[in-house]
Amino acid sequence: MRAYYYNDDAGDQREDHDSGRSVSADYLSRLGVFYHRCPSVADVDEIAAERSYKNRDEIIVSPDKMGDVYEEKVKMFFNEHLHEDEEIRYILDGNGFFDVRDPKDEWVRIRLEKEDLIVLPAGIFHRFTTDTKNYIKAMRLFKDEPKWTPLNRAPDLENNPHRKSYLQNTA
Ligand code: KMT
Ligand code: NI
Repeated sequence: MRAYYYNDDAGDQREDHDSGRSVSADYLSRLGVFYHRCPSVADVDEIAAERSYKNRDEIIVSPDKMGDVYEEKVKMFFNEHLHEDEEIRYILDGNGFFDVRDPKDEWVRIRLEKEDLIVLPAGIFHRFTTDTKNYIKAMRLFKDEPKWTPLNRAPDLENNPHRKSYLQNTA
């Protein structure tokens, strides 16, 4: 894992966009974003049990697996959104970036690799992209049924109760 402020330079979303301003795991935790290194799936199981996660699946995001819809999916994942539930991702192979908004509405980019696990809290604005290698295999964990409806950023979302409690919890 490596986190840094995103630079908005022109160019593909899959490039690094590294501004050179790095961000610590401690700072991420203040945003309610938790990072864990999990060398084995047993470590993931422990976190899942602690947080009462009951279900999981695996996804491969790559042109090989997705064919023609790959580019479309990658653009979709990159739309800024929030969820009304936590989002846990565990990287099994490949790389990807989760971008999360800081309190000043700047993007913090989190680069994930194999054995990285990330918990994004409900109500945080974020987006995802693969990197220029166009390959990631990830485990998606969920408490009950998948409740991943992305709510795309819009002014009225500031009244969403999950958004409000996120802001209260991180104030
Ligand atoms: C997400 O939440 O955007 C995804 O699940 C993307 C694929 S998992 C790395
Ligand atoms: Ni999401």
